[in-house]
Amino acid sequence: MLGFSIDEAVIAGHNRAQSKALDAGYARLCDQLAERDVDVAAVESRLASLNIAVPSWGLGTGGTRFGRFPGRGEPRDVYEKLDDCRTIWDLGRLSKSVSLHLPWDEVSDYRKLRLYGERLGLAFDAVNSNTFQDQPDQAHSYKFGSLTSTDAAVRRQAIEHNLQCIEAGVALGSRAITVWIGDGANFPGQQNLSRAFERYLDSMKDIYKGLPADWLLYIEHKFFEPAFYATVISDWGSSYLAATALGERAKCLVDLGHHAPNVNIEQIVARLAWSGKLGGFHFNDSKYGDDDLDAGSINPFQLFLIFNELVDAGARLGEAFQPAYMLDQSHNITDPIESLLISGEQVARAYAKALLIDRTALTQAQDANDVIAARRLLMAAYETDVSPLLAKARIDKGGAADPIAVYRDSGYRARKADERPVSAAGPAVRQSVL
Ligand code: RM4
Ligand code: MN
Ligand code: MN
Repeated sequence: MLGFSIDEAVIAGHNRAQSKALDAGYARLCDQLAERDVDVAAVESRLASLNIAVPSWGLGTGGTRFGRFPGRGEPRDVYEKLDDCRTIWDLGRLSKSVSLHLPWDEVSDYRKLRLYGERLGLAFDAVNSNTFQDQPDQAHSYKFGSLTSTDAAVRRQAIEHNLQCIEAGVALGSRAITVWIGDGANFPGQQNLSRAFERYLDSMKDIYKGLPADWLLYIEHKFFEPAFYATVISDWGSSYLAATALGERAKCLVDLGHHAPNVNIEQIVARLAWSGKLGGFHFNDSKYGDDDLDAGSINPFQLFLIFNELVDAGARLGEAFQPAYMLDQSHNITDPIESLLISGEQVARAYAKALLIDRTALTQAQDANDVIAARRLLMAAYETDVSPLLAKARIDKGGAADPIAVYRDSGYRARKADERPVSAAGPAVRQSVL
């Protein structure tokens, strides 16, 4: 494994070639920010500690229910996925951890996998369970639900799977499990809506009991799909109720694509942060539904407004407020590494801009009901081009000034295509088609 990787010297060479222009851009931005009394060093230190986990299932080409168009040189197993994560880290310096999905990433020895990750300088983020698909070797089908099934044996199987995910996660050094279920109903009358929720709570209590003391359990809601009439955990309200019923270590996870169009996601974020139940995010973007497009590609302003709430909550709640950041994307027509690099940068960009907001002035404007002044303060931050700050943060950590340019020049994917021939029998591992 590992094989070809992009040499540090190549990255440094690229950076050197651009250093004059970068320095000039950075100096200009610093002057501009100094005039606005922004503490640039404080912004930089916040940016330096940002981590956005990569979803293992986003490293291969995804697909839709109409088809999948695999690219050459895709990772064939979880080890090769880690190799690609390492490349994303080498270039972008924003994602030092990877979130695994089981059983898609199942291996016989998780300690060995952990050591491999450590050798690459990577850590393991939340593990994701999967009870929305049947696996070839399983006893009971999830056709009519998993944790909320009317059949106790099905529920037990789904609970056991989640407990096994926790066990694998412990061996990997993860500290959280994310539970998303597709359970629900396609037709009115199919399901007793209250009893389905009760069954969910009963099952989740068994999973929660198996949670190590230093772990968190993230509940991920989604308003529809695959259930088209009523999903059991459809919204942040259901998620909040469940997280509250379970206990302190159960939190809500907000996937940006899991809301009806026009829902005010930043307000949901504010509510969850206020209540102490905001666990983390799956960042992505969408136009219509759970499109899983690259973060910030459709609605970067929304991403900024979410980070505005996060920075605001962080200022109020202090160090204890540490929501987990993960990407959750499906790359159907792009090179996954490029999409993940750009998405990480978009998240960092939204964060950096939110850090530029003059919060004292904003509070004054809000208290004085000066609507236009408040808006202008937000826009001043949003319209600032923070690219020089982002590039500096990357370069300071050893990354590339222009990650995509270096990636393309390196010929990484072509090299991987040689190293990772796909056998005639197809990929050796179960592949996500989501
Ligand atoms: C779901 C949800 C989950 C992810 C699966 C693959 O829509 O977003 O987070 O695990 O897709
Ligand atoms: Mn998700
Ligand atoms: Mn999703």
